[in-house]
Amino acid sequence: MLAAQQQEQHIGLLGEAVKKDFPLLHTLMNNKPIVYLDSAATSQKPRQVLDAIQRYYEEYNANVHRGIYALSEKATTAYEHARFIIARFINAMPEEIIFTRGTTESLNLIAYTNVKQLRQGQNIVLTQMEHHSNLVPWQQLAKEKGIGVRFIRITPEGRLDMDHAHQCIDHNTKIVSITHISNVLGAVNPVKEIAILAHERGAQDCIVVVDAAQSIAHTPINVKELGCDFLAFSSHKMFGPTGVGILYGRKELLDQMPPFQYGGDMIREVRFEGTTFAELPHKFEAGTPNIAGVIGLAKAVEYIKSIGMEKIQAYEHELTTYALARLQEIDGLTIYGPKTSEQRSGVISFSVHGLHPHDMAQLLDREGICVRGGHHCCMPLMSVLQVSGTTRISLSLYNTKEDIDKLVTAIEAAKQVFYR
Ligand code: 7TS
Repeated sequence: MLAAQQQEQHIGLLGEAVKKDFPLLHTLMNNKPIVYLDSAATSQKPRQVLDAIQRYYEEYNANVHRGIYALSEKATTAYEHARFIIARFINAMPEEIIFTRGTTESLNLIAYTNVKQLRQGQNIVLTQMEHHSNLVPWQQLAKEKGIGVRFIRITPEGRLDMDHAHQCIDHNTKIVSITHISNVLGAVNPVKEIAILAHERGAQDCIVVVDAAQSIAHTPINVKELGCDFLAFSSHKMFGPTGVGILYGRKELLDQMPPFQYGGDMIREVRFEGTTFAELPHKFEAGTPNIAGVIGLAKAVEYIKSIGMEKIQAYEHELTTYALARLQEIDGLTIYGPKTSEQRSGVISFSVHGLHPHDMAQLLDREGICVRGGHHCCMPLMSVLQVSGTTRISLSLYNTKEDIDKLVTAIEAAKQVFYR
């Protein structure tokens, strides 16, 4: 057998091979073996991550950055080592990595700390496919400053309309904030192109923010190559625990920004008369952080690296191609977003004629299949698509073609229930 063929076969088995690492995937839901197709909401966690969290609590639970004793030093070393691991994962420097509670908090941090820089007449550019957490903070900021928000349109195929991007971004654009991958359409946006456009055509020091919540676990990310100024993502969507988010920011920008929250750990010196603040990254991390969560996240990154992001991407591409083909065989099923797997992730939204997305999700639940039904925190996008909601599956490295086959069988059965 040729090496390339061997490699292909090997990749085809990735889902089966890694499934053993995820305890929850071996449980039942409604007395059926679970088929987890909601990784865009949150991913499942491998044993390696769960063990790392437990080890922290059992063996070196102590607060960070303050104790002189060995236990606290061990906790601090693990916490800061995690920062180093995350930085290397996206080609940043450790001091450019801020730990937050999630993508939502990371995006709010940027919005709040950049408010003073916005001037009358400037504008903020987003896209029609943003999650509420990359829309509402900017909308509120714009309202407060009395400035405009522009939304780059999507094409009928569910991709970003780059002609419209050229019209939206002008010399008054101060902030461009876009999602890397849509959590509804699965479209992969040309972030690099948008970043070049924004930096060339936007206002002086126009900042480019990338919401990487849906891309970080599925595609290699290099912040230098993307050319973005900020990148936000969540640990829980990349096999790590909930309650931890990451904000990458270019050092020069983070240095200029005021703190987001005030309190312990973020200060250099406090006197009754006033306070000076700590250096990066601590300036933005007030209070006791989610130590166990950050340590778990570092393990999740190591887990991804042990498999290899390129391999994950190739496997998910193959699975997405298969899922798109199988879903399109179903009569009365409409897919929202690109119909082919080029420049596309494994997030697939659809509707089945005559069936409400919530009913569909409930019928699939009875079969042990987890999918999401609704607006997916993208209400404005739903109005563009002219639907109240969609049914959505989202694939990850532990899914298999068998999961897709079970889904297709269950959708056909759901149709029978409703069309009867
Ligand atoms: N941005 C995108 C593109 C997302 O998909 C999500 C969460 C967020 C931001 C917010 O992330 P958080 O970790 O702060 O909550 N998306 C989803 C979803 O699609 N279903 O549940 C959560």
